[in-house]
Amino acid sequence: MKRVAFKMQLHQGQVEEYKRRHDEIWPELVALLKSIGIEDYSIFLDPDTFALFGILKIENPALMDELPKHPVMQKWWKYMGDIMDANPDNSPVSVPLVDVFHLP
Ligand code: RM4
Repeated sequence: MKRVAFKMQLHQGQVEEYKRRHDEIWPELVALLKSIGIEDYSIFLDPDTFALFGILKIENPALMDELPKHPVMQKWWKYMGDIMDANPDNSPVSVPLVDVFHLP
């Protein structure tokens, strides 16, 4: 199982809204993420900078390359695009993070 971590950027003043939307995450999005083997997915917020840190486990990270093509993912990213930094295709601006320590 591989661990994948990445950084995204929330807009100032959108913490409650970001949390609310994720508390009500669409079942079809959960099903999609689980269908490619994503497990134990967390997103942490830095309240000083509004940076979001995602970390998840997946057996085959290459399967994540297919996510941007999926209509449910595209719909979610469009929905989220008003409260976080996004690319022209609505996907979140996402910076890969480097693994420097792990205590299993
Ligand atoms: C985030 C962002 C990510 C997605 C999670 C569920 O706000 O859109 O791409 O994997 O939600």
